[in-house]
Amino acid sequence: MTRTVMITGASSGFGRACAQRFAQAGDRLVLLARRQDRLQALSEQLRDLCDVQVLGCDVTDAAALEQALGSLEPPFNAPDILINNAGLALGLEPAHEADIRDWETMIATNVMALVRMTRLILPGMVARDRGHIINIGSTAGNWPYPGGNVYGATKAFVQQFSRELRADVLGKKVKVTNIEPGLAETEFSLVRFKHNSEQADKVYDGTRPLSPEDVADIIFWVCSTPPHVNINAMEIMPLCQAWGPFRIDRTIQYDD
Ligand code: NDP
Ligand code: 8X3
Repeated sequence: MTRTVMITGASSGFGRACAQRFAQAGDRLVLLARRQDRLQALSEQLRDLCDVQVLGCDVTDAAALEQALGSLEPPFNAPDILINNAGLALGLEPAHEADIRDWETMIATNVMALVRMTRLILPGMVARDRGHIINIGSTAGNWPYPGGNVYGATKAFVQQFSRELRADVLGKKVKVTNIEPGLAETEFSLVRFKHNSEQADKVYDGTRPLSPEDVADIIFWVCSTPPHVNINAMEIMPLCQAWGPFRIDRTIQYDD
């Protein structure tokens, strides 16, 4: 059966790879992102595989988002799967040096836009008694690291929000999953380091990170489990990544 799959942040990285993966299965797509030219090019590429609608839209703009979703005709306006993927990290400075505007943008995108999107789409899923919300969290929501501060906190919010959603929709055939990738090579680091490609490339130097396609394949599988199975969360790291020891500071001079 053809499913309608709505993907935010489909112009790059995981979102784009998900569009390609679901298109291979013939699913119908609604693709959102700010860079409409990229969505248009992707839509042309996928034209022979499936039906695609593109919505050039900033998900942090509540009015624009509602207007964009309101412009969809059936069956595009009744998604079976929502992939809440649009998101970003900005900066890697310690909390006492970070730019408050970066924090605001991350909260607006990773938290506010994700909850708004969910609030707009979930009632239809509940009414139809059918649906799956895939939230894109991160290992950063599970494990702190220096400079992760607000980014990690937004992803911890996404993890808990995903669990709270499950608690609320119990009794309905609506699934919720939090996908928690670790190191993955996309435009993520380019955005985090404000288009300093040298700094961004260093993140992946000498590693074999997750690819967007690795993550898209997993999301596709999560969306293909039998109706009685709900994957609550899935944390995925490349083999080359694992936890380090706790850091110990040996420099503090105590005056008591
Ligand atoms: P990319 O930068 O490659 O993709 C991010 C996508 O989000 C783009 O399509 C971008 O589209 C979209 N986006 C960002 N802000 C907005 C906005 N205001 N309105 C609409 N769309 C927006 O990064 P990833 O694919 O890596 O990131 C996707 C998700 O995965 C994010 O939530 C990220 O936090 C998460 N993640 C990434 C990991 C990684 O290491 N790469 C690991 C764990 C989680 P456009 O700019 O065209 O609007
Ligand atoms: C992206 C993974 O470790 O760069 O969410 O924060 S990390």
